[in-house]
Order: sequence, then structure tokens, then C-alpha cells
Amino acid sequence: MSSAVVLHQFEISPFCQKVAMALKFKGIEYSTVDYNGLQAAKAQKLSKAGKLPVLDIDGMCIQDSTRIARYLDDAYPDRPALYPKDLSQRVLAELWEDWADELLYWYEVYFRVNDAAALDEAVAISVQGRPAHERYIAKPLLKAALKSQLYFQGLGRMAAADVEAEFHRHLDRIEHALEPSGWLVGEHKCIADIAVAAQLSEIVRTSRPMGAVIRARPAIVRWLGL
Ligand SMILES: N[C@@H](CCC(=O)N[C@@H](CS)C(=O)NCC(=O)O)C(=O)O
Repeated sequence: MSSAVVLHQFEISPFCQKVAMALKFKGIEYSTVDYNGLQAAKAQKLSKAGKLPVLDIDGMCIQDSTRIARYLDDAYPDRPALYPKDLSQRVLAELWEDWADELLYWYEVYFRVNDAAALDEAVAISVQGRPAHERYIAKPLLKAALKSQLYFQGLGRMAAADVEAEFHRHLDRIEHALEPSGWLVGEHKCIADIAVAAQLSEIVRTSRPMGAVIRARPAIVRWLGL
């Protein structure tokens, strides 16, 4: 009997995109529930952390994209593996994954909140299907929350030119890592590619100037399928 798999998501969230990509990679059928606009408050009740993604598998809820990805490999061992079997490769893949989730993510937030057009695009996606007035409520709330998070994380207190220079260095690392095989670890696609691509794809989707910076790197362009 096949399981009922439901991804509770913010469609604009790179972590939710990461889980969607992982599910597709493993060939697992799933449905989605979106928490757009003011519905976001309901998402906080799904787990103690109050964050999305949450994956519901036959009523069992798992929160956090990394925990979800690990669970998928354990629960579906006959499907393509997200984590390499070779231990050294697995360690590298997990480091890329954590790096994408815990560091690259903040660049995605930074470029979203400091570019008026990118913020408008992100707000438009996050209120899709909701009454028009929610857009006007969502924008200042989202902006204030993200600015405050960036301030405490640290990027929000750096000069814009320094943040951009660091981002270029990160892209150069990704470009270099992709050159030998077209994948970040070993010869095959794995969770490292999914986690990093989820963050970069969100930047491409909403930020035109930073999208152009990403598009200037040929190995990344091929790998993201741009
Ligand atoms: N480490 C978590 C991060 C998830 C996360 O930060 N989700 C954000 C959306 S991008 C969220 O739910 N924010 C709402 C909140 O913090 O209340 C994961 O990998 O799933």
C-alpha cells in the first residue's frame, strides 16, 4: 500500500523547495498544502519549531528539510539515494547541505530583502491565492522580520559591497566543485546538489541582478538547467 505524503510548505521557501526536489528525485508522489499570506500563522502549529517544511507521511509529521531528507533515504531504500553510500562522500555531501542551509540561505534572504523588485516578487508569490489586502500586510511584516534576522545573523550589518564580494567567492567555490563531474560530490547527483540548488534557484527566481551573477558561471548554469 502506498503512503499518503503531504508537504506543508511556503512555496517561496528554499527549504520547502529542497524537500520538493528530494521527493521528485526519489520518485515519491506527494501533494502540497500552501500557507500563503495570513495562513502562515497556522503553519506554526504543525511543529514545536513552528517552521516549514513539515512532511506528513500517513499522519507522522517530520520538521526540518535535513531530517526529512535523511528519513526519505531510510524509509525508501529501494529508490535513488539522496546521501552517498561511500562514507567520505557522504560526509562531504552533508557538509555541503549544512553549508547551503545555514550559510547560503542568508545570502538568499539578504538579496531578497535589499532589492525592492526581489521583495515585491517574493511577496507576490507568498500571497498567491489570498485576498488582495494581505499583500499590503505581508510586505512590511516580511521585510521587518527578515531585516531583523539578517541583523542578528550578521550579514545585515556588513557593507553591501562586502556581502556581494563574499557571495561571488561562494559561487566561485560551487563553480570549481562542479567542474570535474558536473555534480558537487562524486559522479552523481545527491543531497549536496539539491540543497545548494534550492538556495541558488530562489535567488535566480526573485533577484534579477544576483540572478545575472549566477548566470555568468557556465558550470552552475548547466547544473541548474538555466
Ligand atoms: N532548518 C530548517 C529551516 C526552515 C526555515 O527556516 N523555514 C522558514 C521558511 S524559509 C520558516 O518556516 N520560517 C517561519 C518562522 O521562522 O516562523 C529546515 O531545513 O527545514
